[in-house]
Amino acid sequence: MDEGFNKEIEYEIANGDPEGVFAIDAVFGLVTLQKPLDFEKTQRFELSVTVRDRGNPSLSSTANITVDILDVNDNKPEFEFLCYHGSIRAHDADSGINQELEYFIVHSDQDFPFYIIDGDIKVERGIGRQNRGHVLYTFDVIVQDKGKPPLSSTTHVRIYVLPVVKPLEYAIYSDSNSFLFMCIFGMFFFIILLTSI
Ligand SMILES: [Ca+2]
Ligand SMILES: [Ca+2]
Repeated sequence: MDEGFNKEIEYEIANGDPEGVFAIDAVFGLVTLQKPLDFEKTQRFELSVTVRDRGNPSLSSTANITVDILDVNDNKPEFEFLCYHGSIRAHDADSGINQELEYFIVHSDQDFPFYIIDGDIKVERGIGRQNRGHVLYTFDVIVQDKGKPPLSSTTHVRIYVLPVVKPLEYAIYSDSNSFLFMCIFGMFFFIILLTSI
């Protein structure tokens, strides 16, 4: 048990915080936050806190504090590319369920022939026969993460149904059950689908 200057102590963060995200009260040792945390930038801080007295010579000891940062859902999914072949892809900068994505097609047509699984747009077989003369479909695709609350982005899709000759029709169906070419111009996807009519 020291007295006078020898019993006055001072705390400082000696290591692990080069950008000054944390501060420590020199007298009481209370650690506080000085800057916003971002899980996408830093997932963990390992701070070394030194406490020293004012004696001469000064005596000190060090303790380590680990600060684990938890992810919050602060990033919405973003569509990835300008051109696709039958699939729409998005990415999300978060982690865990905050970056797990689901895709939905929004439409109000009961006979709508398309569906989407993990970003892959599929078409029911026989679209040509069911939709004779129907050459253009427009609808929205929503990509949504599983955060609480979820964040989402929407893009607009246009699908053109074009006729082809029999051999090519079967080649496309057996290969992908989907589209030959799809591209985005501005906020619109354009998909050229080869199928029978
Ligand atoms: Ca997210
Ligand atoms: Ca995040």
